[in-house]
Amino acid sequence: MVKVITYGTYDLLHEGHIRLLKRAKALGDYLIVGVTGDGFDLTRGKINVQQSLVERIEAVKATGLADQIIVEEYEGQKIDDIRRYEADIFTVGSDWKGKFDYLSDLCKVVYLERTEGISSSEIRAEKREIRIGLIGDSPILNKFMRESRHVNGVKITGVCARDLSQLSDEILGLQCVTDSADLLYENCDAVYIISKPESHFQDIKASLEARKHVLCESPITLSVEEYDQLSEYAKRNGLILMDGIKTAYSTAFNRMILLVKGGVIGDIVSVDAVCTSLRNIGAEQPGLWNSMSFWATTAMLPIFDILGTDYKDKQIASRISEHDDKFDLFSKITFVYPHAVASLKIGQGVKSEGELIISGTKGYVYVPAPWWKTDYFEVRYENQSDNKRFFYKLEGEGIRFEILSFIRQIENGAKFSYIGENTSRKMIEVVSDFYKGDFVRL
Ligand code: C2G
Repeated sequence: MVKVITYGTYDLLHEGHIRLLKRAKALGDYLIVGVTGDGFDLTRGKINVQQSLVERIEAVKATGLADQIIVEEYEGQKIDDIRRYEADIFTVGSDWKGKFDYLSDLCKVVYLERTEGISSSEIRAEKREIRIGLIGDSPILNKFMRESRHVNGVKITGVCARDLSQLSDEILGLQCVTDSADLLYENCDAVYIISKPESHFQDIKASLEARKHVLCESPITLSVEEYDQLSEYAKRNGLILMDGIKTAYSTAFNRMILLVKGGVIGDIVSVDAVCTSLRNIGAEQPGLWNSMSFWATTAMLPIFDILGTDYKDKQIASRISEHDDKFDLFSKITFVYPHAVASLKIGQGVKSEGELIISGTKGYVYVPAPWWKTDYFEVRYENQSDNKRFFYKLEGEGIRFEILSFIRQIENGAKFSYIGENTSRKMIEVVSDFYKGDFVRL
């Protein structure tokens, strides 16, 4: 019996895939199809796969051509598979010509002519492109612009800014560069807002009223009432209002949370997160991003993801700037849960080690500084030889995955959100307590 093996993502299965599978099958008597796992596609840079692994496997199964389906999960697996399944022929489309010659020591390698004129990317692109407008003056917009190029199906069409001095030539070259939001709205379907936190409410309200979906840098608003009003409005009008915490979209962060929730370090007793920077020192003018608005929501993310939002008690202690009574140079927030505690330390004028430590009854997770944009973490135990290190590729600080999630939500509804509505709301509640003066002065 001649065994043939072939691999692919098979996203939105089309005629090109089916023709390839038919010819692969015809090369022998038994066809094994390796479907790429979601994680493997991410590491090889395919971030825009539309269907889940299960859906893609189902589609391949439905062709009736595969005698066996396996999942491809890591670099180098093809070698292991060819040995394990004793494949006689490895085959793949001619777009890969030469790339798999190294497998010819193990079996025969056949490149089949690719079907021209059809591809998953084209099928994806046929869906209408989502046009995003930018609102704000921050240099973070430059990163956002760069990152958007890695996501199929979006186009940045304009910017609404009062101060253009920190924006890249690429942004200034967009078709719509304006200080009028109304003009921007004419040229987009959705907006990314990174204005000052106290302007968020008005900016979001105006954008939703103009029927635009909104991705807004966190915190979305500075009061729960404002948040409720906006999120109600968005829901009633079928619009997305998404919280922009990019850490939530990093692969390492997500895997770490899943492992912790899966029990690798036993019951969680403490979560301690630190985020600081000294960038804004000396610039403590009213309206600038203080520690609370710049860092608090990011630091609350692992705490709320792991322990939930039902804490029993909370205390905020802050060192306030001499120049601005709303500018906390440093804050520490402690949350007390029924069976655990959590703390976060944030600073825009105080420096500390930006690490994340999650302590459990069997061990702890250590995420080194800067944990909010890390590609690496360790699970550590009493017996050091049991320690495990985890590495993931972090492309673009998570921004491209944030954009991808935004367009998926626009296309398919809010179920693709990584930050639950309840979490966003609770984060705003904490931040607003600070603004109401509910803190201990250091
Ligand atoms: N294919 C084809 N004609 C097309 C499109 C795809 O013949 N118009 C072939 C590809 O060459 C590949 C298979 O169909 O052999 C699956 O294609 P993809 O889903 O795009 O998967 P790919 O990224 O090529 O993964 O480890 C993964 C594999 O190396 C291939």
